[in-house]
Amino acid sequence: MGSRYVNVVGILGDPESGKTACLASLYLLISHAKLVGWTFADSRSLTAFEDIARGARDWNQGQVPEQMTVHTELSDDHRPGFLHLRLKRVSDGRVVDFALPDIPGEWTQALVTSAISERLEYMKSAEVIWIVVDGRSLADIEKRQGLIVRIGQLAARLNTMFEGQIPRMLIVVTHHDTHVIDSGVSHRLSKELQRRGTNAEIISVAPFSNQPDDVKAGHGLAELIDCTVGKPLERPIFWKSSEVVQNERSYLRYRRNL
Ligand SMILES: Nc1nc2c(ncn2[C@@H]2O[C@H](COP(=O)(O)OP(=O)(O)OP(=O)(O)O)[C@@H](O)[C@H]2O)c(=O)[nH]1
Ligand SMILES: [Mg+2]
Repeated sequence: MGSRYVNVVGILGDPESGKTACLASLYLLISHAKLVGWTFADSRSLTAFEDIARGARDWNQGQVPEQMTVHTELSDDHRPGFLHLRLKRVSDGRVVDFALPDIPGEWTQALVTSAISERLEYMKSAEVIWIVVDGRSLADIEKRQGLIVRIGQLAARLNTMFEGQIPRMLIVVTHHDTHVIDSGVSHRLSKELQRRGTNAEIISVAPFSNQPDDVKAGHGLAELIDCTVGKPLERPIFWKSSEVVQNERSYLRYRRNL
């Protein structure tokens, strides 16, 4: 990270929300040249990506496995491991290095319930934070309100941690293949975040899909990467040419005109 600018992404979310699934799916898409708008440039952690994506490859006799990824456990309970990915944007050739941590959901729970944030210190260098949310819980009437409140609490914790200067937040709602979040729900979520003095963009994704005819596996991930990087800057023209306006220099000519 010392030699190049790296876009660090903070990835938070409850256990089983789909954090690892997003990373595994991102890797599978890019390695099959299917991430719209982006091409693969390099990765220093191919083995780690292979490890998290392996589950998705172990198809049992043509049947989709029950679990595509396994619960994340880290050997070091104090620091996350980062996955590295260098991607090139097709539209303008910009190359972006991402550092993507795959952390267990318990770390997010510990932040919300007990404000344990030391091991999330790395997020201070993050440009963007993904808050991964299980779309099934958000669609479930009984679980919805509790989940929205907890996302609000998480946002409030982040506000404290960053002393009001939170990086851009993206709420990544998984399971779009089976549960589509209606605008009423996203509106409530946005209002809760506003109440906590924050705001976020909401993106629906389906890293894997149980309904591949309707929603393809990897749905929304290209958009997630687009939003993570942000729009290409409109560069102003360096030196605008302007027509000479008559009498513009009248002040300089002032004495001469006398
Ligand atoms: N069909 C479908 N399955 C998904 C989707 N997102 C996640 N899953 C599955 O949900 C399960 C849990 O996802 P993970 O990515 O392992 O969850 P996690 O957030 O990393 O959980 P921890 O590591 O325990 O914190 C896995 O079996 C995934 O395959 C989705 O959009 N659609
Ligand atoms: Mg995980």
